[in-house]
Amino acid sequence: MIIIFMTAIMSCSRPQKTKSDETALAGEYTATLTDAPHVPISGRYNAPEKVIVKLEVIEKVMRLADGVDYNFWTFGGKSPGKFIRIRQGDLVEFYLSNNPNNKMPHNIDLHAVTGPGGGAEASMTAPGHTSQFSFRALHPGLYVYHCATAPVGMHIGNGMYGLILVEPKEGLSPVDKEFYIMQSDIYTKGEFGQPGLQPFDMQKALKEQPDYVVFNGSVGALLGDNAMHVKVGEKVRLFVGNAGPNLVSSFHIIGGIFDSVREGSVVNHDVQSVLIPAGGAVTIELKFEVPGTYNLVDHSIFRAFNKGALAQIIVTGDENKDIYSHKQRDIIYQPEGGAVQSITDANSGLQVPPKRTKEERTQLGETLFTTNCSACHMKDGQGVPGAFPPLAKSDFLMARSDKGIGILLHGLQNPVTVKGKTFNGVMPQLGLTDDVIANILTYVRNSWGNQSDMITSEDVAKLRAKDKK
Ligand code: HEC
Ligand SMILES: [Cu+2]
Repeated sequence: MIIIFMTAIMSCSRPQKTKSDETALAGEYTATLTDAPHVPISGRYNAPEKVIVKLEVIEKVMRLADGVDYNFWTFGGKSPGKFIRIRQGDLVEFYLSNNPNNKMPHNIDLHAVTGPGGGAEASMTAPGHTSQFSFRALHPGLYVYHCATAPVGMHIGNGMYGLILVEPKEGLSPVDKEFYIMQSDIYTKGEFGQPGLQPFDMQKALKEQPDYVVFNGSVGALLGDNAMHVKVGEKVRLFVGNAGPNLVSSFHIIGGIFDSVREGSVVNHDVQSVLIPAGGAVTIELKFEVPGTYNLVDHSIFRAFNKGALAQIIVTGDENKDIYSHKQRDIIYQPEGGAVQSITDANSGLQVPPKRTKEERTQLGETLFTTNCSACHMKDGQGVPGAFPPLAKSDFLMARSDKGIGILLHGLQNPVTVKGKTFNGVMPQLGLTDDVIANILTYVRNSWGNQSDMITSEDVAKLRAKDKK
């Protein structure tokens, strides 16, 4: 009875005080923002603070792929935009500046905002202006932000997206490494890899047929020299978002299993691939127990190997043969009795290989190269650093006495050194006919700075017969 009475008194006499207690701010600071794949370190924290976030929109031409440029629209000069890290309960005082050299108005919709448009209307900003608004970070989580100026899809497609992490009040558990990765789909007038400055293609965007699907804004942004590095046994946390504008991501790490995947307050364990919706994000934690290069892909796999959705984590440390042995034996397999199907039968229907000129072979070879080889070695023959060796000016290929015929007949799986870089992958046996091999090799050996005479079907046939013995 007394308690009820007291509560009644308190709530009558001090309603304002209770409210201001909730919204009291312990301090104020300007947030440190980072470019992908870097993540700001977790800030000091006792109670909600006022956090000042300043973000500048910059329109500028940057590399989309080797030889391909694109006029990106960015939050902070890179795509994806700067990573913002705050805590639940913080009051964010947001300043969006639109660089005076820009041509377009822009704004920002942060999925971490509770309020109309996620801040979009409040932040609509003309070039040469700054808009300011504030929001309270009510819900913890990892949120996408993006420009929401019409045509919205075009602003997102041109690179205007990023992630904001609202850490829960109690913070996140400590880990050894954190990375920021965002997938997006890009629509260009030219096909994948077509060189030059490529404009945005609205028709392809409407049809949801991207030429590029990439991690962190460009092909190879996280490959080879740009790969992420961790050590065996380290706890790794990945903040992975998907900007779209259209595609849903089936995010996967080849050879890695996610210890945990958090989406909202749901935490899943022992996950192989995780679906990330356009405009969504997940927090992944895992450990690598065995050293090596691990490929991160969108498991809608043509996107990974043909459109750019490929990133790498390079893991260094001691081998653990108990967990993974690597190849231990190569044993000849010959089923008894029945005719062994082998690719040497590829020629069986073809009695007389056609006579062709060098020009014919080069021309036919170009198309055949696109369908049979460019998925790995790339259309421009440059390969993929750390994964697929280059054929352009390949000292390894050009010095071979068999002119490379053996590789196309049998595949390749010993370590090779090409232009000073060592590759240790597997090139599959492709089952090509003598004529096709002759065409492809004539093309490859006379493209991208390579020069030699033509390879004939007879050259290939001779080696095939010899290797059969
Ligand atoms: C599935 C991916 C894949 C495809 C498809 C593929 N390769 Fe390869 N290729 C590789 C890998 C991986 C290596 C390195 C193998 C190793 O490390 O032993 C390689 C090595 C080579 C090499 C020797 C190294 C160099 O750079 O000179 C040549 C030549 C070559 N490939 C040509 C071709 C041609 C021509 C085609 C198409 C007929 C083709 N490859 C199709 C993956 C592929
Ligand atoms: Cu915009």
